[in-house]
Amino acid sequence: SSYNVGILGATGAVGQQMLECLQERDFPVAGLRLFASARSAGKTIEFKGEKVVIEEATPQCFKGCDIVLGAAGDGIAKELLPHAVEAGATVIDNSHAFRMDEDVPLVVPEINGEDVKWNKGIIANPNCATIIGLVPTWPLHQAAGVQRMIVSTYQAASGAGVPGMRELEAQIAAMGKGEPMPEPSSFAAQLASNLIPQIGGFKYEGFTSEEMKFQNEGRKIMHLPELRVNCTCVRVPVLRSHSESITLEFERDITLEQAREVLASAPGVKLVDDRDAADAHDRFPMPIDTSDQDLIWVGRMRRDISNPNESRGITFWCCGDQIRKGAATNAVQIAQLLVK
Ligand code: 11C
Repeated sequence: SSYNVGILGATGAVGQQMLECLQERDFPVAGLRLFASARSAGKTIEFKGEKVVIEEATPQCFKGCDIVLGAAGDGIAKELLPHAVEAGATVIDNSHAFRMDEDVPLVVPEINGEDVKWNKGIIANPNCATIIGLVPTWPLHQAAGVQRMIVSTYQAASGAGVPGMRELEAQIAAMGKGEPMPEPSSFAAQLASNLIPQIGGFKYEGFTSEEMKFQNEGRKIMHLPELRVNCTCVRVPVLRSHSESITLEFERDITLEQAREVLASAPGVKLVDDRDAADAHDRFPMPIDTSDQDLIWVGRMRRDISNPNESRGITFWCCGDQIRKGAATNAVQIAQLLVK
């Protein structure tokens, strides 16, 4: 069978990527509906060689949809998506609006795909930094029981959508030409040639909302309500892929070799960890190499030498495309689970 699929926020970076992922994965689409703001209504987008007219997103627009993919901001999601559920659709929403609601599963298919079964109309897609860090953490947790995570993220401009990417490109161009720097608007400060150690507002004990999402979403997805997480999120002048440095502390012993073996065969993961490789691109993951593909690349694996118990701590580096696995791919994978 095939399904009538709607995309809310179809013109944004994530909405556009969802369209591409539906095509690539040959998702059984009977009819496609694209919803966006009144500004974009009437324009067309091509899907499988046919032009689809964008409709204005309204509470009434979802009639006839079986599945709605949400790629809009928190406010629009909260306002409109409950109407999609009322109209009979199952919603997979990429915003933060419903993620921590008790009756909403928060799903990374490689980790807790089973949770889609108890959805009551809405399934939430986690934050990109959470997905990218948890895909490699989960198989190591299964092997040795993760108790504590120390995470530093290096997040690309794409986290702020197309406007964020354009802002960084404009700043890099201005620097190259020696022209005055355009005023920042997507980010709190100039991003080119800079790092900004704040993503989201300050939320709890000096941690930002993005940092607390890692803890709270991570606990929910992995069903580990007591998991100890200490996360620092930083915006970096990279266009598309997020990178993360992660140190895990385990309940049971695991050697570095065992951890490598686990990750070499883990779903959704590609191990790129060869210190002796002649080419840096084969030595470790870099965001330039992980953009526009669906796997989380893991490398720089080493024992945590600061952990007094040498077989209980592993440190690694990982990179993944924030628009794909961090958002659109994960949502379309959830849709695939739903129709399986
Ligand atoms: C960023 N992670 O990199 C954010 C964007 O909760 O879905 C996505 C925010 C979210 O800026």
